[in-house]
Amino acid sequence: MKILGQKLNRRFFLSLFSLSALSTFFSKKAFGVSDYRRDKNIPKQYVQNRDRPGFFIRSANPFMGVDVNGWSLSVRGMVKNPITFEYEDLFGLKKTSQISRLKCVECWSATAQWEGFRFQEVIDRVQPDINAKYVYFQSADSYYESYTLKELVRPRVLMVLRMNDKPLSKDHGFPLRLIAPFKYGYKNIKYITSIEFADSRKRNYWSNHGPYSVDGTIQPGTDHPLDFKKKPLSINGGEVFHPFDKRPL
Ligand SMILES: Nc1nc2c(c(=O)[nH]1)N[C@H]1C(S)=C(S)[C@@H](COP(=O)(O)O)O[C@H]1N2
Ligand SMILES: [Mo]
Repeated sequence: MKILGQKLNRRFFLSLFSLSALSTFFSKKAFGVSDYRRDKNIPKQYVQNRDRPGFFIRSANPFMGVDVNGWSLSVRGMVKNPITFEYEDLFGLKKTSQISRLKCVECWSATAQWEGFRFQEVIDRVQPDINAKYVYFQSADSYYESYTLKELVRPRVLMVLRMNDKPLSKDHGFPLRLIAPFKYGYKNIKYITSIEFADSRKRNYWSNHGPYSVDGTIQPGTDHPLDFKKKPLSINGGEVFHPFDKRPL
């Protein structure tokens, strides 16, 4: 979509709010959440939006990162066996790895090797009720996303602990994130702290704050991958592959 010749992307959309009279009333709040995105005074040690070569960083709320000593993963809601996992416990689950591309609605994408466990590992342990058709994720930086349970058992959806042969970095979601390659980046929640099974859909961060779909499936259009010499490429929608990407076996 173009307005006054400018592509309507998230940055432009949010800039409307910072420019508008509304922002003086709500003191830099976009849709009821503080908008730190353009704040140049945030200290370096915070995770913040950064256009890092190779893999950009996107963080809705500047965040110091997770201290694993105070972290646990609570799995609860409509399940027979609610469980709290410590970080080490997650390494006891069956490991899988894949190379897949993460594509942001801001029109960049990048690949990495991701390692973690399938959502089925969680399902097997907590045993959801038959009516638990939705799953709600919350994270340490006050981000949240909902999925249908069905989507989470699709091939190549991964609960990720390691990226490119190292534990996830503070920027990319340590200690645990979700990677669903057929969904836009905003569904790929980082810093997960809780997983709740429910019979109805709960909130979704970017679709509650901007013009983004709840479902977040990648639509046909144009992709601007970081690793393809900045040339835009047309995509068919769904999981994005480029000629140089490794395909699933
Ligand atoms: N907890 C949390 N998860 C998040 C975000 C966030 O701000 N907080 N940003 C999302 C967006 S918009 C994108 S594009 C990807 C970016 O992942 P990256 O920072 O590892 O590149 O993370 C997603 N997951
Ligand atoms: Mo994003």
